[in-house]
Amino acid sequence: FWSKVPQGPADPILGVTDAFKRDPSKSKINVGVGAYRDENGKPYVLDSVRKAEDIIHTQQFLSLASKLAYGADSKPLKENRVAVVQSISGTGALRIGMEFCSQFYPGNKTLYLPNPTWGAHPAIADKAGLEVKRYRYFKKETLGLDFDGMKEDLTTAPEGSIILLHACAQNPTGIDLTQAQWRELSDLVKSKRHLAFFDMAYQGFASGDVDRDAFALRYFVEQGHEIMLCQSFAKNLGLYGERAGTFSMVTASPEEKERVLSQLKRVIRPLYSSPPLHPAQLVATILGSPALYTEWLGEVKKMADRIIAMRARLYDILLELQTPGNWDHIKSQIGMFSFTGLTPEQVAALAEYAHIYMTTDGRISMAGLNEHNIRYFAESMSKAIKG
Ligand code: PLP
Ligand code: TYF
Repeated sequence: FWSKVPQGPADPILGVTDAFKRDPSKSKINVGVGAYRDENGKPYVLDSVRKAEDIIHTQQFLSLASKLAYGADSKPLKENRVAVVQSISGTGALRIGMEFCSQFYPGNKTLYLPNPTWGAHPAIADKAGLEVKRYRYFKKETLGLDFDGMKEDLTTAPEGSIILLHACAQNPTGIDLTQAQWRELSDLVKSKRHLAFFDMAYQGFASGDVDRDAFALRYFVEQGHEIMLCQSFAKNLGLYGERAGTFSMVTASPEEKERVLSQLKRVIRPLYSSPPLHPAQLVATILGSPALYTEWLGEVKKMADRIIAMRARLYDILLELQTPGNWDHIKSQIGMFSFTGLTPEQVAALAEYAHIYMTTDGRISMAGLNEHNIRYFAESMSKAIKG
């Protein structure tokens, strides 16, 4: 088609710049092109434009992060009644949410934490001025969930208490509610008018599927709970040092959302004034680019699958070594952690004799195991148990 198209002449203005670039002289000056340059001859990015870019990135980040958690077709998101702010990862989100409750929650300002829970939860609640109580979660005898104990404690808790729930991949136990249990819990929380306060630090790490891991959160929202949510990108994006996260809450109306948002900003102001831009840009770029988003989903699945494979390997070797006890929980537990059931003495022995380190509660991070070290780990664990 185009073989007869002739070569066009160089642009007379841009040609001036080409000539300028080719000139090696130190005293050269380019006054050929009408583009603004500052006092130092550098292109000028207007501050107002930079600020606008910052706003765009932050807004994209908040919007994309909430869609990831709540789901793209979440009703309250569509109805513009979710108040969301950027937090300093999950820890910062917890602090914002708890401070907000401490100031504004009209119900019982007591935070019920699962027993056991992530070690920082009580300290953050305490700093925020909330009273802390516990609800039963882990059953020693079965190394499983104490669902009856949990329900009983949340039923006897004063009406309108704040209940912290790990959205998935509970830390430290690795034990989650089944979907049927979440449904039952939703009814209980509703009938007691409790406030469900979700901590979602491991979306994607439980099943490898970010939507499936958001089941509990989304189900509660569907059921009309005005939940709170702490979202961290430290684990599922491997952004430990960037401190990317959000705090959000479902409100009753867009107008209520605006009022709540104005107060969330007042909580943030004396803490860190405004959030860092780089983590928001990173996360928004990944969640907002179809190719990167797909690639990321694949990587989340890869991380989760590797952990699941390590569970199976550990289980198999423990059985092969005829380790006394039942080890089903190693395979059935979920997410980053496994609550092995090792006693503090066995944990100490593993450190002393095998150079294997874990928290004294017997929790292991499954991600620390790999094909190279799993046999040594399992053999040492088996030895420690046999005594
Ligand atoms: N919540 C739970 C249950 C966690 O395990 C963690 C961290 O490991 C966090 C919140 C907060 O993590 P970060 O502040 O690094 O996002
Ligand atoms: O429970 C744990 O082991 C993690 C620890 O950037 C942790 O919560 C906390 C923050 C972080 C990395 C690991």
